[in-house]
Amino acid sequence: MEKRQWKPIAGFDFKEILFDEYDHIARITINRERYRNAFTPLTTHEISVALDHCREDGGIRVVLLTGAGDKAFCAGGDMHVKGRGGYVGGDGVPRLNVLDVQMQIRRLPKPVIAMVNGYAIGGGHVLHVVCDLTIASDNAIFGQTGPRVGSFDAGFGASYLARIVGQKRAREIWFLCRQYSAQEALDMGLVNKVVPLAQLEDECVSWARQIMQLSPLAVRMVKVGLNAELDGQAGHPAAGRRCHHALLLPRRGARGRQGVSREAQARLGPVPPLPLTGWGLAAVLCVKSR
Ligand code: S0N
Repeated sequence: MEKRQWKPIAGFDFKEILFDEYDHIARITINRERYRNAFTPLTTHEISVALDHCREDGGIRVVLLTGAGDKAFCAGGDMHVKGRGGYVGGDGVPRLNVLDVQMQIRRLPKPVIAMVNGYAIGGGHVLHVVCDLTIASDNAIFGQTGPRVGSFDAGFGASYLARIVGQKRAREIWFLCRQYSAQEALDMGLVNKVVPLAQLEDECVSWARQIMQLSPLAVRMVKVGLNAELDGQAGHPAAGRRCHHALLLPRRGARGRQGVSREAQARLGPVPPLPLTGWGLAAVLCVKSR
């Protein structure tokens, strides 16, 4: 594996994740190796804050999501804090805020790659499912456990999973709670590529670099389009909003003035120069869906 200088992203005091950056790639690592990277409400809150930063920081182009160590990507919700009404955090409030994280990953206008380095189980399995791409190490194991432990994810964990592997397979995965090898996951289209563990990061960085050679605006528009297929009516505002902004952006540029009357052109004033980075920033702003 190539030695990379991942730099911690400053300004955060995370307890349960690591957040660092290399060459315009942000890496979010669930850092609970002792518990196979199972998530607590604090973990999911921290992932959420990190994803927000990834969205706002124009220098970040691709996000990697992974787990610490070489045994697990994520073993789902931390069973030690599972209580009445959800996963109970330090404040005593039961939450299922991993569902917000799933939505954030789907809404993030940048590709998110799940770097699956071991078990992706339960809610941890759903996390990789909602990522745009999954690259797995050959020791990775995939599966849902919900019905075995009295829980379930009837949202993206069911419907989007079925879109990926088909209804029969999705029902098998949920109704039998079996575990699947990385090769089996590849065969059913659940992951994009399987590589030896030692090459996992190299492979993910290589995919991220290929993505970064492409138009960020085009990539994010395609992502919203791909999401809209599943999101249906609920996805239309997000898609419409981004399209609308994409339409408005060039109005201040030369191409956007085609078909605009001379009077209107005079009113708009001279075309401001828009450097590529300006477009990138504008695109980041335009896809804010808050
Ligand atoms: C991952 C497994 C298969 C790994 O097995 P392995 O390698 O043999 O390790 P273990 O010895 O089992 O584990 C090592 C240590 O890690 C602890 N640990 C593992 N997983 C968890 C966990 N999920 N929570 C807390 N601790 C965990 C072990 O206890 C062990 O510690 P020690 O040494 O002290 O014993 C295997 O570990 C495994 O099967 N783990 C459990 C997987 C599981 O059932 N996960 C939870 C599934 N449920 C969810 O994820 C819920 C998702 C959710 O949040 C949700 C979302 C939407 C809607 C509803 C819900 C909802 O919860 O209701």
